[in-house]
Amino acid sequence: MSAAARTSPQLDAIVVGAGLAGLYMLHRLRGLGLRARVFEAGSGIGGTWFWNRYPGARVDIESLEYSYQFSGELQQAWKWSERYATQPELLRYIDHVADRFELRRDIALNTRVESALFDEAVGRWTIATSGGQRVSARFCVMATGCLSSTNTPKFEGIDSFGGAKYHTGDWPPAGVDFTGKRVGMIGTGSSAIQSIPIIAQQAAQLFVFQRTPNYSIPAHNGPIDPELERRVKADYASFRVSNGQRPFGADFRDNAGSALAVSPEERQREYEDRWARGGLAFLGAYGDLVFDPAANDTAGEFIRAKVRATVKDPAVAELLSPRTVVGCKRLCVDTNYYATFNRPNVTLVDVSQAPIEAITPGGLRANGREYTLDCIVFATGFDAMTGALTRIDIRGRGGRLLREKWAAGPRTYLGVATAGFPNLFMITGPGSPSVLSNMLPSIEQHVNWIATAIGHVSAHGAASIDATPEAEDAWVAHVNEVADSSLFPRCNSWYLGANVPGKPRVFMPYLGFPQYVQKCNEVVAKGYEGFAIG
Ligand code: N01
Repeated sequence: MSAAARTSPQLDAIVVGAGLAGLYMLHRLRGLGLRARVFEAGSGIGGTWFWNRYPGARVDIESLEYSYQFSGELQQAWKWSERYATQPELLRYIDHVADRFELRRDIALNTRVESALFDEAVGRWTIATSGGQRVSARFCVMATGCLSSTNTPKFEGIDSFGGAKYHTGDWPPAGVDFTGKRVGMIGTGSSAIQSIPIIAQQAAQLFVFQRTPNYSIPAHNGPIDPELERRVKADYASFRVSNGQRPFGADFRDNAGSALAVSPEERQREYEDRWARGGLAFLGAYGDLVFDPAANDTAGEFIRAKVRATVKDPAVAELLSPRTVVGCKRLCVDTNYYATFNRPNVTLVDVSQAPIEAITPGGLRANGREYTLDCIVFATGFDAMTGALTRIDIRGRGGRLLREKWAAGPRTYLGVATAGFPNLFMITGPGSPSVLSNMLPSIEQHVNWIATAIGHVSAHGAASIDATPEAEDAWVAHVNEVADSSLFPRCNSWYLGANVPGKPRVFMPYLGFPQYVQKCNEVVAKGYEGFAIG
């Protein structure tokens, strides 16, 4: 049968990606009585948790919060074993959800979507897949993830390396045994910070090539506190509602007060308490930490003192001490990260003053020195938020390519739609809280909003829904205005696209989960204000 002939029966909706977003989207579309199909490039479901299998991978939001809330039965039935679930446990959870809601029969695995074209004459999207399939539907939902398009810098000589190369975001499912190996790790972001302590225990030698140090807070991970679990499960709904009203949509025990309004002793006590309890809630210590440089610096100095107290070699401690704004690059959560640099088999190599010169057949050259390596781990992150979308040929009205529309940075209305691409939705797209929030509630909020919008369009017998250019312009300006009121744009983070050479420097996520949800609800209440429905 020819590829062109292999077309599916008429679908109402196509979903791209079978991670946490795509799975719930499928469930909601089915609930609307629509015929939907999910296309997934991986050989399994799970998205982020399918690909990121590097040693030590685990969530940095507490498991009781990093879970679906759409089903009361599900959230009562599932029992997390640890405060921060590991990647294998998360994948087991996702498998459980897929089985529980019988999602698998509408998911095509090993199927990468290469293009999505809007046919104005019939008002349908047609996707083409890596296997040569063409499938069309009225609605197309991109559940492609914010951190799913890996970034491997084009180091000179990269293809000449004779050893094994790994990227943390595309880890071999069978795992990697580093026993007795000389390992080079490039990068010191969250993925590196989680994997370095574990790889260091296996490897003969671990060389960490650091361009920018990162702040990291101890996880103090452990088994779930049964009393906490009992309390949360006794009234899960209220727990979710109250967390949804917090700035990052997660329980950071947020304190609205200023870090500068209290005495140094009181501030120290607060930071010590948060350090001892562990996790991202450190950032909730004071309401002005991400807005006021002087307030932020008190947190920075506290963490730098912890690094100095942990790392025995003062020169290494100094190199590991960030001078950037705390939280400006995503704050990390670790188990034994800084202490790992006390091990005799771990060497920190500073590549901040001169870039890595080359990857060679036998290893890597930096600062004029050759490091002999058996394998290299690229913990070099992602073409975040836009990469997974712009690598697909997405064409809207008039054949306009999304990649071209976004050449100077992403433009969306609410991070859920982009003008000129009717009936195309993005889950946690740029311009929405997404990565600046607890991802799972953000995913659910978007899926619920999209499902309601699709239901509305269908119920009114309309052909399409499309963001207006005016609403989009105003939203883009607002996203920037909010970002500029904070300290977030002040460092070279992937939030800004700064990690990918040549990517336009635009702050992509929206800061403020509760305000965002309110705006989305208002848009609906005002009859989809800012959208043209026709
Ligand atoms: O990627 P990153 P990641 N030469 O972009 C360095 C989420 N996540 O995969 O900072 C040398 O943060 C780069 O250096 P610099 C989380 O949201 C969550 O670690 O650009 N170095 C940086 O050190 C996170 O933020 C968890 O100077 C180069 C590193 O590579 C996001 O995913 C776990 C380089 C990349 O760090 C991404 O994290 C893991 C070059 N040419 C990830 N290019 C949880 O805990 C890049 N680097 C849930």
